[in-house]
Amino acid sequence: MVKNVFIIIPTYNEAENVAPLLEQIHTLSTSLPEYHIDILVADDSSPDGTAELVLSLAQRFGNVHLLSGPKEGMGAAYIRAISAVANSCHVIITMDADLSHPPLMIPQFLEKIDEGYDVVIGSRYIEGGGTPGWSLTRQLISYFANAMARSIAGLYSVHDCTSSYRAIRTSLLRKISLESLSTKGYAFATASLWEYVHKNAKIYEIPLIFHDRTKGATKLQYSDMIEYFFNCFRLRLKSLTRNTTER
Ligand SMILES: Nc1nc2c(ncn2[C@@H]2O[C@H](COP(=O)(O)OP(=O)(O)OP(=O)(O)O)[C@@H](O)[C@H]2O)c(=O)[nH]1
Ligand SMILES: [Mg+2]
Repeated sequence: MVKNVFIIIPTYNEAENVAPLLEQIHTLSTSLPEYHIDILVADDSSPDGTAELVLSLAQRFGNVHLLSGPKEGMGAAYIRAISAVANSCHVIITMDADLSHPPLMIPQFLEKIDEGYDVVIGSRYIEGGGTPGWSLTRQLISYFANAMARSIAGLYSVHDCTSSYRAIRTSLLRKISLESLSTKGYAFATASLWEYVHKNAKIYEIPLIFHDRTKGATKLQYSDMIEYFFNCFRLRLKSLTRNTTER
């Protein structure tokens, strides 16, 4: 049986990256005949013409689709896109548009899902993974974000809680009400991971060497960091109330 896979890519002002990324994924998808791979770009009405480029690529490649929405944040875009396709595929892969997530890892993600894992995470913080060339500031932001997710939100079992490069079995996603997650920005990564862990998902991490974007600018804003910080405590509270009601 051919398995249906949707690759979801959120974009905001990624006109310089989106075409090479979609071309690479399209080429790769033609070499994986056991999967039917569709690509859904969730764009927040980028003023730089990202959506127009995606539409022109959709005419060339039948498996490229565009979902446009208002500028609400990366997490909101993921929630919109996942909700739109979760009932029509077996696996969803989420990834950044700026080529920091190498498409060549996609077959490894699918292999691990086929082995029985529910969630596969591209991890920068296990042996073989890394973030070459990152500034000290960038390393510290990522280090503290992960430390908070593990120690405060309770996601101890995962080494890279903030990586968006993931494959998720949709039967797991269908048990979770993503729309009820109040996270709009980057905090979606930990909010969704919390749900997977608490649904006892089988999680596997594969090493990811994360190369910094060479084109376009980062979209991470202070408001994302503030939301992320408070969300870790909200998840802690959620864990405590969950444990109390289960007792
Ligand atoms: N739809 C949508 N996508 C977004 C938004 N903010 C970021 N993204 C996308 O989310 C992905 C991750 O954003 P990045 O800016 O690369 O974040 P980052 O990887 O932490 O930062 P850099 O390493 O500096 O690139 C990219 O594909 C962005 O285009 C948003 O508000 N809406
Ligand atoms: Mg990036």
